[in-house]
Amino acid sequence: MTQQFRDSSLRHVSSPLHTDSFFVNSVLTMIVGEEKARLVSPSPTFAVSNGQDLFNSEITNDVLERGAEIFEGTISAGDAIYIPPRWWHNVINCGFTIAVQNLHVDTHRFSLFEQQMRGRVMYFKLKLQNS
Ligand SMILES: O=C(O)CCC(=O)C(=O)O
Ligand SMILES: [Fe+2]
Repeated sequence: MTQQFRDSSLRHVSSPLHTDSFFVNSVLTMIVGEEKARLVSPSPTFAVSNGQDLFNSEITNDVLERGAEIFEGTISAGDAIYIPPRWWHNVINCGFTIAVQNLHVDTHRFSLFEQQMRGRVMYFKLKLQNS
């Protein structure tokens, strides 16, 4: 289990559209403040790309025209949002926020996670050996 504490004092700090690495499940709990999230399921992955701003109407029109559905929610203090593995998400913090994000790998995807981790470790091991 990994926990990350985030304290952003800048206005509208955002995470552009992305999927979380290593097939993790994510639960983000708002402690202070509010954020808006827009999500796209993994099925219409052809309709989106990494780093997009799903809060820009030109981009959302394009994504919708390609047949993807965009889900939107506001996460206020005391709320939690669950982001399933491989789901695209774009988050905007509305002013000052404090949130706790919990990332976990479920048993169903553990072998995929292990494979990717072993790959990473092997890559750095070879790099060290060759340096
Ligand atoms: O800014 C946020 O609350 C979202 C963070 C996020 O998606 C991530 O850390 O992977
Ligand atoms: Fe994320």
